[in-house]
Amino acid sequence: MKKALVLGAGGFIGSHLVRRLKREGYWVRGVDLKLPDFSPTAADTFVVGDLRIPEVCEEVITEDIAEIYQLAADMGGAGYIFTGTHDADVMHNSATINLNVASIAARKKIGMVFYSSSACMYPEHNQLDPDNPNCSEDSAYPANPDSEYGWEKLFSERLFLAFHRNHGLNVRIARFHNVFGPEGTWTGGKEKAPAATCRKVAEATNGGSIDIWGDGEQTRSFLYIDECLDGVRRLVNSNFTGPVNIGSDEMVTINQLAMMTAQIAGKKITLNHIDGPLGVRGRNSDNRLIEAKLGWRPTQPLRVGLEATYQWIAAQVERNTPSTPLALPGHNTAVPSEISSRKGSLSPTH
Ligand code: NAD
Ligand code: GDC
Repeated sequence: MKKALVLGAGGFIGSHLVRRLKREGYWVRGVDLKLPDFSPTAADTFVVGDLRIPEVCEEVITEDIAEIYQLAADMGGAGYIFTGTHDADVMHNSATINLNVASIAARKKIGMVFYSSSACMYPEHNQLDPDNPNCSEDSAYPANPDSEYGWEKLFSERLFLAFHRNHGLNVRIARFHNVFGPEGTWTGGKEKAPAATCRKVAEATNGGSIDIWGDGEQTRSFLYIDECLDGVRRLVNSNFTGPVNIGSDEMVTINQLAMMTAQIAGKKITLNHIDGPLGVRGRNSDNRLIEAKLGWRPTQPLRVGLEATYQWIAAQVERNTPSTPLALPGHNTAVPSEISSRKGSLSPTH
């Protein structure tokens, strides 16, 4: 049985990926600071540990692992990464994890490391026009990301590529474009626009209004989680190193996203535009390279994924309203067959 190590297995994409790998017949070890928030992990074994600590990485990266999926990062939506408040933590925490993983994986001659970079590494100057953003892979340089989160992603892409060139580490690098779906963070400050919009619409009354940061004319594209995992698995099973975009090229304004969500909910909603962290003015996944190299493209429109996500978030909102007796946060209490905890000298954040 092929063994996979999923770092960040307690997070949104990581917990879905573990499930996917199990369905494909893998034995999976998951590692994260925490268990998944919303349902039990599907991992065969789950280590609660801090990947900034080299000893934890040494312990979980074992020679029998065929594939590492490196998703662990200090990240969030615009409200987390564009305020500037978390810049030092984001850069230090994520870079430390990647430095540990790259060197230990190379030394232990792990067969393949997948690294999840982000569209946030693309230069701001190519994303000023909301109707014509340029996010082709070859537009990355000269570099000019608009956030420290994006700079760290760019650094870590280069780090993994350097280990590939100098130490023969077999890497695959994807630049994810705003991935969403059920069991993603939907409240608390780290949620991204699709989840935030679903939550606000679910909380609003019919005929009410919701707040939208900025004028809502900024553009984005959003990729449903299952489509993202199809892209990841296709990249890993190919001989193509990347970096390559994994995203949707169905570009919408945030106003359109909000109105689509209201339509799904069957509510009449007006939009109240307020100040907030904005990020780039326009962004869309350029899928020409991934189509040419891997024959991959998203198969379903935004609306299909948004419907599933809205239903899930509306149920979360319902469960968490004070009048409901089962008003518990979504924290998972179930444990995998084997769970262990690795403590170290660093606190989770500093
Ligand atoms: P997430 O926040 O849900 O998952 C990241 C996980 O990493 C969290 O569970 C967190 O606890 C864990 N983590 C953070 N620091 C850690 C540490 N020191 N030790 C162990 N675990 C630690 O985010 P996600 O949406 O699942 O994203 C997964 C990856 O994909 C991240 O690297 C993210 O930057 C990248 N990405 C995501 C998106 C998106 O839209 N979701 C877009 C671009 C890139
Ligand atoms: O958070 P996000 O989805 O991140 O925001 C998209 C746009 O939606 C921003 O312009 C933001 O101002 C606007 N927006 C309006 N209202 C709200 O209530 C809201 N909440 C949020 N969150 N946004 C709102 C993301 C990063 C990810 C990741 C991806 C890669 O940037 O946050 O960490 O790396 O990019 O594509 P976004 O798309 O700017």
